[in-house]
Amino acid sequence: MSLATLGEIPNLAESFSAEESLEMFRRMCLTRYFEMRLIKAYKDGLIKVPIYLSIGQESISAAVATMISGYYIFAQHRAHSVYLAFGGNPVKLIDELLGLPTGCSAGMGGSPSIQDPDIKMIGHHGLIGENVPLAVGAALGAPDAGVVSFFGDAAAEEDYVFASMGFALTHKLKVLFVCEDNNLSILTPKSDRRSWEIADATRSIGMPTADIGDDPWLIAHYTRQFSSNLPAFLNCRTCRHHWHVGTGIDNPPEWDRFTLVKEQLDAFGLSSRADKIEAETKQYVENLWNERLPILSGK
Ligand SMILES: Cc1ncc(C[n+]2csc(CCOP(=O)(O)OP(=O)(O)O)c2C)c(N)n1
Ligand SMILES: [Mg+2]
Repeated sequence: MSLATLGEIPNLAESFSAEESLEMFRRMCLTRYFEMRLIKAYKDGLIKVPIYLSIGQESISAAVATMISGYYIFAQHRAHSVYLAFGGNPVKLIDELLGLPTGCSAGMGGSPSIQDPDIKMIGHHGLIGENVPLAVGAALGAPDAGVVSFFGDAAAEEDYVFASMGFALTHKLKVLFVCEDNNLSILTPKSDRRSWEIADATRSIGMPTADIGDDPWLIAHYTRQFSSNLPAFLNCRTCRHHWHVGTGIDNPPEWDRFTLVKEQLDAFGLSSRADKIEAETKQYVENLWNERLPILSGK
């Protein structure tokens, strides 16, 4: 069985309004087309920093961000999708990737370290999984605020990650933990790294847990359900399309959630609205990149 369908609930997508479904898709389009334009700029030699692409994984933050708002956001290095899905300013992200002082991290963080107080986002500083204890600390300090923490399946192996999740459960802290489980730590699959699943560990201590594919309706369903009963953990199986860093591709991805979502929207009779959203979003990010890139040559 493909992990793409893990945890599927029959007819779930139909229970969402057209507006909710299309909003999740719009946020997926934002990352997909932002990064496709970024890839072109990178190949044209205009981007001088290492880039960590989210293409293939867009549905996770798109679905979570459509269901919750106002949360503190803690993310790790692969976070363009998180920033854009949660309403980060794409121009500030372009400027960050160009190393400009007008970037969201003043041009000092680049692709892996996206910080922006405007959306209460605290990004990566270099230590994989550090965003999990930091998120828990934030929830301890601000118990009335919601906090969401995105991390990877390799980050889940750092000893301070599970310990922090346990602490959050003990103290009933309002943290939604989200693992973007692409099965890879750089190039090494999980089967070569460990014999356990983090979802089994969180279940064993009584934390509400869902181990599911990256179907945005499924993710939205659990985000909505869990957000009134935090802390909770969503482990989302997903496919990274590009290399760990940079624009290379080794093999075609096992699945492309973006295509699957379009097919689902088509089946709901929403294809013309989805096509319009896709075309407008593509044009929107294209225009932003075309406006910002000439800054490099002083034009
Ligand atoms: C504590 C620590 N160990 C190792 C590294 C080196 N490192 C950088 S990214 C990475 C893999 C991260 O994989 P994952 O958390 O699954 O995220 P993904 O890249 O798959 O999105 C590793 C091991 C690091 N930055 N910090
Ligand atoms: Mg990974």
